[in-house]
Amino acid sequence: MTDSSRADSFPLHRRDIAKQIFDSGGENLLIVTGLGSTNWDFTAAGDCERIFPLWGAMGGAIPLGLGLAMARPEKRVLVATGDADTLMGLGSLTTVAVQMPDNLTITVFDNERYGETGMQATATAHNADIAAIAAASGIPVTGTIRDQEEMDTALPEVLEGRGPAVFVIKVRAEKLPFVLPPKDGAYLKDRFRIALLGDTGIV
Ligand SMILES: Cc1ncc(C[n+]2csc(CCOP(=O)(O)OP(=O)(O)O)c2C)c(N)n1
Repeated sequence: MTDSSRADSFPLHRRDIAKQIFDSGGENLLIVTGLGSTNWDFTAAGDCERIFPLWGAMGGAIPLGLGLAMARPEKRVLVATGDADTLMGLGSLTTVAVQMPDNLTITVFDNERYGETGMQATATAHNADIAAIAAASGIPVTGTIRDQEEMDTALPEVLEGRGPAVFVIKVRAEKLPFVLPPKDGAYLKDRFRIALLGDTGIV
């Protein structure tokens, strides 16, 4: 058994990392956030129409980001999601490596917990290594970020490097206040499509 409480003292705070990515990303960046904490992190960073938050569909953030990256090759697509969401849809990593979209970055905010449902330990608190799984799936750029210096070094690669890329960001297991995005799925879809396609996006 590994120490499943080690994430309680990881140095990186998820809200700071989301803000750093969001603030550096610019207008060209489309962001898909996974159910649970990454939704709240990016809403706190700056709720806006270029973020598409998933309110459910566990395992769905990576496939949705993949489809978006393939449909919009001129845009940069960033998926930010949790370790449990990623573990639930591991096969999607193999599909990313089949399709090889060079404009897709997946950031896994790995708190080693099922944050939303009571902070139970996930497999990454034990022996699972999502960056290694991504590499073994054939994803060409992978890495694990554990402190601010590594985050600062990786940031240009996260935002502009040739993908597809998977960066596991080890973040502290902390319960934070909710900062909820809008809940209306039709509204979220429409505002995202208008941001992408203009007014014709919803006719
Ligand atoms: C199919 C399915 N199973 C379980 C849930 C309940 N659930 C919602 S969020 C969550 C945990 C998410 O954990 P993670 O993706 O690691 O995000 P974080 O810990 O950062 O919040 C679970 C189990 C769900 N929404 N859908």
